[in-house]
Amino acid sequence: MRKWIAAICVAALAAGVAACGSDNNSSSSGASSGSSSSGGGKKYKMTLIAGVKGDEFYLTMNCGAQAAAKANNVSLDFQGPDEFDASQQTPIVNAVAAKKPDAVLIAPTDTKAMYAPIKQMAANGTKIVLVDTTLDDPSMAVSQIASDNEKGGEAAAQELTKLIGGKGKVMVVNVKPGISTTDARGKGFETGAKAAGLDYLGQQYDDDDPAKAAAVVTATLSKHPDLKGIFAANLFSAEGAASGLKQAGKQNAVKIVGFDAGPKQVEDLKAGTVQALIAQRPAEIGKDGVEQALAALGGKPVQKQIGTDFAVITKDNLAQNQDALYKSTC
Ligand code: T6T
Repeated sequence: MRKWIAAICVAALAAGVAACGSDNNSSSSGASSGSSSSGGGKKYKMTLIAGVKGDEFYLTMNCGAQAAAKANNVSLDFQGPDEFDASQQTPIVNAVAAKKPDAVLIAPTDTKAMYAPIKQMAANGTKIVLVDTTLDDPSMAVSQIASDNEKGGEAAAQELTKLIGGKGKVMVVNVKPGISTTDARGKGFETGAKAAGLDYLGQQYDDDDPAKAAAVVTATLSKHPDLKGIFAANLFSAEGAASGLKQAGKQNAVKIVGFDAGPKQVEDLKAGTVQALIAQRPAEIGKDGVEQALAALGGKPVQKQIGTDFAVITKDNLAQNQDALYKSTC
């Protein structure tokens, strides 16, 4: 089934069709959408802990989670660190755990460093749902919900290959090692770029800081003035890569495919600094997260893993993909 969807996905990309995605990898029949309820009059308390608080990907995830919480009489609060950093996320997890919420939806900022605090929270009786990112050992989680990030990276490579006419130097601007999502995107892009015969220069890191991403791009351009394409692996990397190209006056010579579709990325797409965006479905991840947590709390079947779609958005199909764009407020 997964292979079929992958084949359709590749064919759709080749045909320039926008929607593309991953399948559900469920381990059980699953809770039916929207049918969960806290039941018995008990109002469950949940917290969504983002990878980083001010990031429109997580703000949009929160919108979907809040809507599902409201529909199911759940109280849900939203928290997250100022930066994508395990040392900042850990105290937040510990403070949330001390309040013993019924369930926590969390995007771990590091596959290893966040294991102990999350495991401890599960041991205290809180149901854990991993949303977006995951851990090397996610066994304490009742469910994991994410895009197929590796496939998204491959889709980015295919799109960039088309944009640069099938050959030339390409690089990846990524966040930092140890984040499951962006690591997988980088891996998928490398596979796709090498399969397409592109000259792959490897990846460089920006610590989720647009200014560093811009600096990485300008430095690479002085070393490789014939650079043809950039894959920017998340929202802030794409924002910074676009401004780096502008600073270098290279926006017509170098193409960018960025992961995510926040307001700034869409502005850059419209302006022609970025040529394609791989948009995830954060609101759906948030909604599924609440529903899976409720299923677990109600002793109902839970889907161990849910894969959500992504869409490849260009200037040409932007109008038809308005529902895939991220929001800063609900
Ligand atoms: O790309 C998303 C998210 O999926 C990733 O794990 C971290 O970066 C974002 O939040 C976008 O900035």
